[in-house]
Amino acid sequence: MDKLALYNYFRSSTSYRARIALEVKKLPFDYKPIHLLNNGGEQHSAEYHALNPMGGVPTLVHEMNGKKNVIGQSMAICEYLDEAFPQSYQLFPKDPYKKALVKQFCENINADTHAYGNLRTLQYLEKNFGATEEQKTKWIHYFITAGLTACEKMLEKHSGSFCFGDEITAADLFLVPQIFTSQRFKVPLEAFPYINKIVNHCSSIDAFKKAHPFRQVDTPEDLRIS
Ligand SMILES: N[C@@H](CCC(=O)N[C@@H](CS)C(=O)NCC(=O)O)C(=O)O
Repeated sequence: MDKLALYNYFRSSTSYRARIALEVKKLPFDYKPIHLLNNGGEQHSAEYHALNPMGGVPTLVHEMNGKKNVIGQSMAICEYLDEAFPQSYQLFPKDPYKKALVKQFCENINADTHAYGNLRTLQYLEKNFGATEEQKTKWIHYFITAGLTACEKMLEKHSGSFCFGDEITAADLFLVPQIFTSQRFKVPLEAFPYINKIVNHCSSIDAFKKAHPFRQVDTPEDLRIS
């Protein structure tokens, strides 16, 4: 019997990616909250580091036949879920070129956008260089705008009703949370019509709704939506 657990945090965009993946695939999972701020950040505990040495969320734990597979990094989680559950909805196209394009898009967000605005990056800037809120905001806006500009160019060429054609791919799972974060940091998004159209479309889909940061067990009361 397969058992899945996801260690994650409601507002984390990388967690949001993994939650959408599990919802799109219709794979039930146990929600294990890891609070990124309480107690100095639960992601820094020795217990959590034993699961994920990078100390980031999400981490997926897959138990089956007495075996326990533990996977960190949202991209690795998405690929693992496709391969471990081949009957479920597939997030990556089989065609090698199409798959590479989807991964290129995801990495534009994961490696070249998200990483610059990650909590530990901002904490480091503040602690070691005395960066003010204003300077951190400027930094975040610069990297998010650069990343989204590249993504928008790819969508001009490849999108349909979703990022790549008319089927959900991992690209949509990475884009929607990045836009949630961009809105949180008040990044202007008017220059990205393709992105806005796709995110609006995704937002009307059940799997994306269920995975939304404001509908999770660890969402604070004042942020909850129905
Ligand atoms: N590239 C990783 C990033 C994981 C990550 O760092 N997630 C953030 C939350 S969005 C985190 O846990 N930050 C905690 C910290 O920086 O201390 C992934 O895609 O899973």
